[in-house]
Amino acid sequence: MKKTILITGATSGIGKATAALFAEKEFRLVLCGRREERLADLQMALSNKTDVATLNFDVRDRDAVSQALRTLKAEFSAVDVLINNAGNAHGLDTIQEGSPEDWDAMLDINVKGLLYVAKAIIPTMIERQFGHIINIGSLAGKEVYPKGNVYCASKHAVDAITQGMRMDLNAHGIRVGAINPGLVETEFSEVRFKGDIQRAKTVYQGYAPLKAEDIADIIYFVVSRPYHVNIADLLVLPTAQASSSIVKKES
Ligand code: NDP
Ligand code: 8X3
Repeated sequence: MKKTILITGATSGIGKATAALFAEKEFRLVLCGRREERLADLQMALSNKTDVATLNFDVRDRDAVSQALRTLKAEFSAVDVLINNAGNAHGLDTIQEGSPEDWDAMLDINVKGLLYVAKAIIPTMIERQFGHIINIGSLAGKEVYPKGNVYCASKHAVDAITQGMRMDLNAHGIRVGAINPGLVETEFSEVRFKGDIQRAKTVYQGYAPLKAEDIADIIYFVVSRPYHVNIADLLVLPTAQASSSIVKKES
């Protein structure tokens, strides 16, 4: 029987690649993001493979999150798998030079947005005593690097929230885990550097970064384990990366 997966941040990068993969795997999709046109394109592209619903909201807006999820038609509303993926870094600055607007964006999207979406989905999982929540953390949630300050804090928060969710939902038989990637070539650095595409490109030059599809494959592996197996925490790096600051690049 088809299961339902809800993916936040499905309009780009890891979320988009995950949507494309799960469309091939007997899942119906609920795809979320702010860019409506991209959601419409995705729906068009994937609807010949599976049932696709799209939800257009900003995860920062708590009312919009719960309102959007309430509009889901019955066949999509029992979410079996939630991929809490929406998020970005905004800026790469020392703490003394960082912009409070960037800090707000990272904490509001990466931390509070993840909580708002989870809060809206968890009740039906508890009702059904069934479900799987995967939070997309980061290597930046496992260590801190210079100028990473608030982004790293937001991903450390995702790590803590994942552990807390796993404890609190344990009694309800719900699987909870995190996947923490290192460098993945997506629109992530374009967003971090506010549209400076040249600067963004340099982040991924001189080595083989992870691709969004690599993380999508891992998400599918985690989701497709037998239900008694919960992969609680994964750190996934490009082979060229040993830590946030050690990346073997061709000169
Ligand atoms: P992208 O920039 O390619 O994708 C980010 C996605 O998040 C987009 O679909 C965007 O959709 C969505 N999003 C951003 N802000 C909001 C918002 N306020 N409300 C709703 N949706 C939002 O980056 P990635 O695919 O790389 O990032 C996905 C996740 O992976 C993030 O949580 C990121 O922190 C994490 N990650 C990324 C790594 C990397 O190196 N790329 C490494 C480790 C973790 P839209 O703009 O349409 O709303
Ligand atoms: C994204 C990877 O190294 O830019 O989480 O923090 S990094």
